[in-house]
Amino acid sequence: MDYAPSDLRAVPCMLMRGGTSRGPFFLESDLPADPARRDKLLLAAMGSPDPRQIDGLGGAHPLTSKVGIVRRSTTPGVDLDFLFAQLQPNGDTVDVTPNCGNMLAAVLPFALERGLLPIGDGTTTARILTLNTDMQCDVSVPTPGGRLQYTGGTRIDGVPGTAAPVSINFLDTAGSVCPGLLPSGRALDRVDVPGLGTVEATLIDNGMPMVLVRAGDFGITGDETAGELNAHGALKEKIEALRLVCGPLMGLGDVKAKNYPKMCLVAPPKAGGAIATRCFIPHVCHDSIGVLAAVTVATACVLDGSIAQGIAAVPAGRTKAVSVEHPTGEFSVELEVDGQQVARAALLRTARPIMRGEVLIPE
Ligand code: NQM
Repeated sequence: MDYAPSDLRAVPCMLMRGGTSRGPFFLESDLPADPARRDKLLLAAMGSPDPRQIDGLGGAHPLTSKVGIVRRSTTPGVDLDFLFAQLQPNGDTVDVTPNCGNMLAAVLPFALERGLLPIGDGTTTARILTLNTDMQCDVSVPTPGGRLQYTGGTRIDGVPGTAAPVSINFLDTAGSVCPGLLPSGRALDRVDVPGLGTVEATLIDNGMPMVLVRAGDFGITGDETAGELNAHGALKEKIEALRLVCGPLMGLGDVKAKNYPKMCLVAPPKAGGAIATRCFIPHVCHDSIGVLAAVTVATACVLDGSIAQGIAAVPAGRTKAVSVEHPTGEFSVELEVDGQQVARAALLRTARPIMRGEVLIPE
């Protein structure tokens, strides 16, 4: 398509839904190499900072203020490198520290769309390295007859309808940002929080740095909607006070301006799953749960002595499907457990391109 010349800069991108997140995907080669210039461009593309992101592509929520940057990998055995960037509607930060398993689900479809890899006949599988946390995973998508298939019968809670499955097999997730799976060295900590007293919590990172606490200790049941919890100012203040104390205990330093650790209130399952969750990411309650957040919560469910003990109902066996309930349904994580070690985590997402074109940026 041809458009009239203008004084706006046109940068090729595709708007993709990955799992329960959405954002523009760029080829690394289409963005400035200098991180400061790149981040300025991304802020303009998304319309941040502005609570409505009215002048950009962002959807006025942290889950729709995400960006994917992809390139062909030069690491032996790896096909694609993925850099995830978390922006905020009303902040001017571009955080490339944590990972996002939802946006990760859109990386392979985007790479195939843009010709970074050949499309296989039947299923196409690629090994993806997430540069944020140096984590590898194998991702497969259906490509019958050498053609990308986006429609299908897979349903994920938090997304209307069904679509083709994207299967993700994580190879190494422990200690993604923290120094180890249990950064304090314990499965359960007693954390002294000014103004709040002592709170029992599990500080854990199996793909996402998280603080898990009992919902009951914060006066909630775990049945509440995300909207109800987002309107609960006093609860959010308590959770933030706890988060600020936990950051240094997890080796993350001062986390006041950081998007992690994510905070998760856990309760006994309500709908036949393993555990009920309400996650704050970290200041807004998630409508469902993040991918690596679900892997991390599921891992806590199988660790002796964690906050989930006595709360979670975990299936027996070495390979188990741990169903993590959340405000809009559940998220099943398949864990392969070897004693107190989680050897492998696998799960299904869906993803699709919503628009292909150019984002226009005032120079
Ligand atoms: O935990 C939200 C999301 C996420 C992150 C967040 C994610 C993950 O749902 O892997 O996907 O925690 O900010 O997209």
